[in-house]
Amino acid sequence: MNFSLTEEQELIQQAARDFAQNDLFPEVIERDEAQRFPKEEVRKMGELGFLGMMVDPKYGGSGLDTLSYVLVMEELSKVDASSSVIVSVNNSLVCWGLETYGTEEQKEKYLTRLSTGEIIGAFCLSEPEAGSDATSQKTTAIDKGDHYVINGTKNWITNGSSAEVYLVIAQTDKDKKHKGINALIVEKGAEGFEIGPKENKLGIRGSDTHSLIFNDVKVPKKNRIGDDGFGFKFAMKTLAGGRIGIAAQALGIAAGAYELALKYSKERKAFGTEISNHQAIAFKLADMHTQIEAARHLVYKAAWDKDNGNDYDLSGAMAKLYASQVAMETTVEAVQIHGGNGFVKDYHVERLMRDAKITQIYEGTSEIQKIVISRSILKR
Ligand code: COS
Repeated sequence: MNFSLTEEQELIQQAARDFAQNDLFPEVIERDEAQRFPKEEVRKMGELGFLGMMVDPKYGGSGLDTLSYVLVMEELSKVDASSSVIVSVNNSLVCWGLETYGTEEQKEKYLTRLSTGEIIGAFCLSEPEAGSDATSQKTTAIDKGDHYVINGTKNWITNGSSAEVYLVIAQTDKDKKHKGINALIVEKGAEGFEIGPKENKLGIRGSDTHSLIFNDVKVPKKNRIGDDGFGFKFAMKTLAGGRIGIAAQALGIAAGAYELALKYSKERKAFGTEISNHQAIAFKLADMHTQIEAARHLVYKAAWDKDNGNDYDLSGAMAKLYASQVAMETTVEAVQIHGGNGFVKDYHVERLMRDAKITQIYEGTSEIQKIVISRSILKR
């Protein structure tokens, strides 16, 4: 067992830390309030290689391992989870899916631009009536010979209006249930493809979340990912890796809130001494630190599993379940340690608390993670 990072991993971690402090931090509160997408920041993250981290350099990626990606997600999320979710979706759900299952032509056409951040992508599975119950797809992709025709609505799509490329999961043959589902690449601007209004969210307000409407959208057959009927497996396999990215995001949110609470507790005085000298606060910090370290081990282990060719459905689900719970509990405690100031936007912890909640919901709710975990340990 080796718990140390390589020199390269440490350098990448430092690069992400510097970028988060210098570029994400200054306007993070304004972006949250105005629900402003971090356009310039995303461009810079593309230049740094953060948008196609695990993609082979021959397709424009950084060719790094999953652990490096997790380290970057953690550092970005300490400061700005709205920016890190853009990184997570582009890396785990779009680039990974295309690189692993796409055709050479699809990789040349789309992946090369997605991995450099020239464009970003979106992953479109959820629907008004199919969130956790992902096999109940109502969106249809009817086979018309050389093309499909898509009709339906997708909900809560991250990068909804900023993406140029959308991976859309839709039902081709209802009788075949999940085996009749396909994953199709749809380009922005396709006739009949409409972007719905932006959602007004509790957290990660800088990221743009939209519904998408498809009215007789024609997609050439060469834009299908994998064989006919592979779409549901594609979604499940892609989400299994995505969960490691969201677990890293949750870990970063928790660590960011803890670091702020630790600093504040050494500065703020009450009853004649710094509040960190009061056991009530010191014990909170001890719990937070222990839980974050436990979450970090689960998240890094899941990344290690993926990098070493092990199954990561179980370790990724456990990492997401636990890290998101720690993110929620830690951020609530960070607000408590800040007292009245914790309730004020300038101190950042209230935003981290709002941002933490989504990590228990997207890319599989905590309840879905428990289904994945329990089925895995019970093997049914
Ligand atoms: N990797 C590969 N295949 C998988 C898989 C995985 N991780 N998980 C499920 N599958 C396959 C199954 O093997 C099955 O295929 P076969 O019939 O060929 O064996 C198929 O998918 C259906 O699986 P299952 O019968 O288990 O489906 P369920 O309806 O019971 O649902 C869960 C399984 C709950 C795990 C799935 O629906 C899920 O993950 N839901 C949450 C979706 C989600 O994360 N939504 C958020 C959207 S992105 S923000």
